[in-house]
Amino acid sequence: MAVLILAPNERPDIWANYLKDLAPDLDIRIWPDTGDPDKIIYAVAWNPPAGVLASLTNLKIIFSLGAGVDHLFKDPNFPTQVTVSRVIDPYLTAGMREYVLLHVLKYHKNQPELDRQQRKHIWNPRENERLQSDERNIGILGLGVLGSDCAKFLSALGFNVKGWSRSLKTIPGVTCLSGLNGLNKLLNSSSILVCLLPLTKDTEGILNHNLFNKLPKGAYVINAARGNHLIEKDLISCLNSGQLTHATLDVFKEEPLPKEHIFWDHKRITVTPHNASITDPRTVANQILADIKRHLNRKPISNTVNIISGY
Ligand code: NDP
Ligand code: OXD
Repeated sequence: MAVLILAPNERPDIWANYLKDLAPDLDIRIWPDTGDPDKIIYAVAWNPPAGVLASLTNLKIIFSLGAGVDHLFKDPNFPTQVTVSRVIDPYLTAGMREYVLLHVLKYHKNQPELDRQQRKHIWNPRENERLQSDERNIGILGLGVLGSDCAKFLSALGFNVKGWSRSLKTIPGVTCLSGLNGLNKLLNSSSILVCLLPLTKDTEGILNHNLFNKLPKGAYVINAARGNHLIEKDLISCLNSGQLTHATLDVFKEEPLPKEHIFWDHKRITVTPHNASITDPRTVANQILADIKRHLNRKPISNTVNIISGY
């Protein structure tokens, strides 16, 4: 029985070392040094090259190295009979909370405009225009592990928070919505919109012209989910027209964001390098090993993904 680390651009040696330290007897291999593929029962994967998972004929579980699993399902030969487990981890949740709070507060306090004023040596406190937190409406797309946590913390800061999910949720202090009417209700009132949806066939391209035009004029958008949620040209046209004031983007269609991409130098876009929250091997390596142990003892493993819904 062996574990294959299949994460070519993610320093697989680090994951191998963490796993080895915790379980010295485990046979751990790093792709492409797979050895006998029939021995591989578990894969620890991030953005695996297409076709490799399907070539592991005895594979039983794929551990996604992130909360998102779209990187697995984009492989046309993805082996659908294999169980997929994803990351749910307090450090990952805390990292996303900090990222979302940072950028929401930046917008709430008008920081991008203050930065522009500093560059022009303009002293303009604009106190009268500043909203109190209970006058600010924030919309969160996705009320899963990450979205619901952000919603709770924003609500605790006093913001009016609405959240949208596929099934209707109950979260104290948060107006929970679902369906198309629910989405429209959220959009009509949200001057700051945060996307924390998984990337699926239903959510791809959801951040488009039509959606942006339903937001109040001058709204802000934070996309920390996936680059393919966003129609890039629609964002640019809505920023240029003033329908949107500013966008924070952590994720992109192509990563790393190409050097010549228009987003880098756009005055109204903040780019971060897909580091809103990063999986921490210190906790997640333990979780993977605990699940391997459970699987070997024929017990159910944690954080499994529904392959049909795609998240
Ligand atoms: P979850 O699966 O816990 O939550 C997903 C949420 O989205 C759920 O509330 C779900 O609804 C909702 N949803 C899914 N499809 C739809 C739909 N068609 N319409 C409405 N709502 C929908 O995911 P997480 O919160 O753990 O993570 C969210 C995403 O964040 C990840 O998939 C990943 O892409 C991204 N991410 C980005 C990181 C970064 O560093 N930038 C780090 C970690 C994650 P329901 O509850 O009804 O199922
Ligand atoms: C994730 C990510 O899905 O890092 O965890 O994007």
